[in-house]
Amino acid sequence: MTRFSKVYPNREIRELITMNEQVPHFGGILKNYVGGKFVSSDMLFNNINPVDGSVINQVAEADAGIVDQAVKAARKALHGEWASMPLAKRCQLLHKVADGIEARFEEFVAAEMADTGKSFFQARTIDIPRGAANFRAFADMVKSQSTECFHTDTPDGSGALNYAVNKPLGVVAVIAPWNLPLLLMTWKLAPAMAAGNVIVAKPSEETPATATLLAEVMHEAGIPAGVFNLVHGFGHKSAGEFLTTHEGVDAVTFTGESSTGSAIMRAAADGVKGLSFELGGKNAAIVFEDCDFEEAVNGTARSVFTNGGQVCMCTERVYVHRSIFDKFVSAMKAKAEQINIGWPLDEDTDMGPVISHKHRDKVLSYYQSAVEEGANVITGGKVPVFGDARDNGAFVQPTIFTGLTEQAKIVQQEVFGPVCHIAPFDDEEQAIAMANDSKYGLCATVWTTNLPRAHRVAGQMEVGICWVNSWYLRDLRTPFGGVKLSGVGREGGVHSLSFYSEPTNICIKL
Ligand code: NAD
Ligand code: 6OD
Repeated sequence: MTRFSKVYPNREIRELITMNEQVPHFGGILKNYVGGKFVSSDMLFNNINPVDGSVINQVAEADAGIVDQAVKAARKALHGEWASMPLAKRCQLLHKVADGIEARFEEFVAAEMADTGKSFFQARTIDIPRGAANFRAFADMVKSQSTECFHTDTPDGSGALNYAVNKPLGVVAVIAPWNLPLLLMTWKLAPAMAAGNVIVAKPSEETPATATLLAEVMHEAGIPAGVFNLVHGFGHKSAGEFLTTHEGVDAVTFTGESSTGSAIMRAAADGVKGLSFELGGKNAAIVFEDCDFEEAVNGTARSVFTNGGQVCMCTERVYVHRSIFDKFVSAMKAKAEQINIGWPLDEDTDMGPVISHKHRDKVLSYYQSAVEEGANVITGGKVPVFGDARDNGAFVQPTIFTGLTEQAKIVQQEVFGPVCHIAPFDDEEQAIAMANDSKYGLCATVWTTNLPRAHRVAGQMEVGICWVNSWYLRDLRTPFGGVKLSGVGREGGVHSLSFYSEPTNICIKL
């Protein structure tokens, strides 16, 4: 039993939280999980709820010693039961982890909502189901992972057979961000474990709760001790850096800011560790005059404001054909103003706070710079006032700007908040050039009903993923990642399995 299950023992959280006490409070210490045991530490930090600024839990920060124990426990497990376990049994265990998430679904929902303030609806329909789905998907996909085989000519004519066998990389450090905490941690954990690796995972310091619950689920599912380890803490001079510089770590898979990716790359250079990075974005949507107008408005509004704009694929730059520009801006304004900001548990809440006061200050500084650079504020731009405990939270209004040049700070830099800038274009070539004029290259969205144009434009986007007439439509088998500052490598389907595997070539002289 955890503090979560004590508070919400197998009951719908709606039954347990009254509308007067909307924020789940747990009040305990979230521990590290090392070598199959929960381990506390002398250094505790507060885990804050961004809805009302209250302290939810304290978190035991892993010092260098705890990180070292975790890496050593993982290394030991790599050569133990896990290595010799038949693939079918490993996959069965991963399905048990998915079962465990589903069995404790309401606890996971409550924990994710408490850490992030995201809506009940989103946590229930996106974050937690994907946490379980990631394990199921990769447990199934790894069974059909194949390798190459070549017949090779030899000078003596007898020939040789070359084939590859996949082995795990070894100890993989999984470092996750705060925006989709369980979804993004399991997106990397599941394929890494499916491929036979052992893990030391570090969730964001802002969102430690669902990762701690996941450690309990791993334990209950019978994942052998040391195969999955969890360390809590920060990045620089804390658990994150201790992990990325540890000589016992073979590879680092990281999701987060591009500047953090650079720091990790430098830290991992000495050990020449394998790296997979999913980083920031400054994603563009192009809306052509031949789009289905209503679909384009609805889809673009969703892509700008989902999760308070805190999804790496969120649109922050919208380019609209001049002939429909004014109509589109008015429709987006109406959409933004319909968004209900509020308590995560309210059925009509569309958007919660951003993750923290520090992040809100950053978002607001971008709003201010936009105004200083001469933007028209179409809607928003401020902190909403509620007259209750939410005024201590980290809320910010959904915001739309127009009128800036492409050089403006808010048009160039990632904000990671509920905001976009909308600009007009005159022709296809100009739209493509504007969309590609970015240091980032994660994703793009194109809205058009002209099929040749859809192919033509999508093919020219300098990004890892381009959606046409949709946004964040996922198939876990497809390559996922970014170009330019948005990442290194691809994950998803065979791409994940390939990154987390080390092929050894075997050459047999016949
Ligand atoms: P962040 O880079 O601040 O932190 C991410 C993780 O890295 C956290 O666990 C943090 O503790 C750790 N960390 C920070 N400094 C470190 C260091 N020096 N060494 C080791 N670990 C360190 O990112 P965030 O603020 O949590 O997340 C938001 C950012 O993540 C945005 O830029 C967003 O675009 C990006 N993101 C990208 C994707 C993607 O798939 N491309 C997905 C989600 C988020
Ligand atoms: O859906 C996914 O698999 C994924 N990697 C999403 C990334 C979201 C970024 O915030």
